[in-house]
Amino acid sequence: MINLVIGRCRLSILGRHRPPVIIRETPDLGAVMARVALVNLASLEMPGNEPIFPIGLRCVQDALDRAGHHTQLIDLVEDPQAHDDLSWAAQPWDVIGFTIRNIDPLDLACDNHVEHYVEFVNRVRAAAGSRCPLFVGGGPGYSLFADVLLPLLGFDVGVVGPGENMMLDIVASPEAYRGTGRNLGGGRYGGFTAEALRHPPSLLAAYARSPTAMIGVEAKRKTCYQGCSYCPYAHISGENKGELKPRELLAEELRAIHAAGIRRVFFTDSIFNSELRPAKEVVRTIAGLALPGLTWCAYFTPKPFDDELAELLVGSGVDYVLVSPDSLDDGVMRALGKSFRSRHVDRFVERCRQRDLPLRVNVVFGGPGETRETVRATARCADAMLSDDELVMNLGYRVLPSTAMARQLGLADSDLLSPTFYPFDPELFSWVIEEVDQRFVPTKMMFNILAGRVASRKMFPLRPQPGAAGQVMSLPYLPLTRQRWAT
Ligand code: B12
Ligand code: SF4
Repeated sequence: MINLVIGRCRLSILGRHRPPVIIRETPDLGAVMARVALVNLASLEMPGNEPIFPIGLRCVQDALDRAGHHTQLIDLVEDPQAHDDLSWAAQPWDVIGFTIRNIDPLDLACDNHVEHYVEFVNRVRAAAGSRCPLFVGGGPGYSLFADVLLPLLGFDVGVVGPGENMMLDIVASPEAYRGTGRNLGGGRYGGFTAEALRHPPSLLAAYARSPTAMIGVEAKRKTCYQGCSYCPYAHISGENKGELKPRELLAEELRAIHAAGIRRVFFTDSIFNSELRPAKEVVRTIAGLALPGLTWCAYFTPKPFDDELAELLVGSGVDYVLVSPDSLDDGVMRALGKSFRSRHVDRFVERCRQRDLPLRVNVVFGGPGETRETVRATARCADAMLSDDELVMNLGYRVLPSTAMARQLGLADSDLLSPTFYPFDPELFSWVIEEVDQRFVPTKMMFNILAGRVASRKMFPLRPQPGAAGQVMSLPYLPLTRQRWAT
């Protein structure tokens, strides 16, 4: 490992694909104030995209505001005219930051969003003209494909992982980053536990207009190290060992959200109950607030989950208790790297059932080792355990960079930018329709399955790079991709 000291920052270069981690050693007292526009690319109109409140970009904006910088968040839900009228881009910005949340909706039948991002960023660049503000990329989708997206979008610099600290460094001396073409690692941000994140009323109001308005709230920042083979969360959330938002700050955020008219909250933690004690504290906080009509949801795991947590959930406003075992066949669960088995899901369902807690169980057919028999095992288990609206089904595993699945398949990140799916038997669609009880397949779900089947037939088989020792060599099918992305 090479350590460089640049200004007040120490850059640790860990390797070609590992972005340097910056550790802030002193606060930026007396730094020059910058003018920064922050653009929510997830608010673009794109097939398959339903914009949600830009919580990640708001975190970055909040950090910059607190440091005294002048910022403006451009969100096309709040200000739809900003799409065609790019006069905002011509203002004298020092930096324009772009957030990329989703690359695509992870769905066999859906398109990629990237061409829309390229087109819009190019228009912004043209509108900014000769002023040439520094262009910076960030966000969860960006973090996944940073090395591919940076040149594609022509960013000067990008941030992988939490963006606050690195963005503070970038805006403090934009010229030091101009044209560097590098992606830098985000790091821990002290403000997360020190300050409540209060959103601007106009932005909240814009998102509150939707009858299904739901806002993300971070109860903790903690990387999930469970290592499910398809999951990129550890890469996206970076070196976060587990910081909890203090209860009083969380309560303040929830009160403000409720006052703005939003009634649905999603706790954005990778796994809400990865540790039971803090999860119970959050549930007690929500219940204690007793905000009329406020409901909430989060990603739960069946293990750890105990009677006390189940009891606390009752009457807390939880919309439903959401778990993603992804399969209910123990062999497939093992191949996916799940840390629990179908018996744990069974016990978890039982605990919820005893207390009439609403449930949602996500499964995705088409993972490693999926056969007609494993589809049948999942279908039977679901049938025995779940009522009609409790099973949520998807088909096809989107292969994402920095995952065990991508490594097994020996595919380059650039191959994965276009929607790419783990190899599956083309009969998978028929197996699901034939094996899963019809009560779990409402008309909309049937259309999704059929659309996925049609889409998969138009996709291209993708060969691993020559010499790749990936497990794909021993699989009967090849991964499927929507298109080859020219970089
Ligand atoms: C919670 C969550 C949800 C919730 C969101 C609830 C809500 N109302 O917010 C629900 C369940 C609804 C959801 C739905 C979906 N999600 Co989701 N979700 C997440 C999750 C777990 C956390 C996201 C989050 O809010 N984090 C907290 C915020 C504060 O962090 P952040 O956004 O990353 O922002 C930080 C940094 O990225 C950075 N940053 C952000 N912007 C910028 C900008 C600049 C300039 C800089 C420098 C830095 C920077 O700084 C921020 C602060 O530290 C992530 C996985 C993960 N671990 O990140 C997936 C994730 C973002 N989701 C993903 C996807 C695809 C989806 C869906 C399309 C799935 C589907 N088919 O329905 C939908 C789309 C929703 C939508 N309409 O956009 C993908 C996106 C990447 C991809 N593969 O394309 C992820 C990464 C998961 C995955 N499987 O890969 N999701
Ligand atoms: S438990 Fe969830 S967040 Fe953790 S690695 Fe598995 S899928 Fe990802």
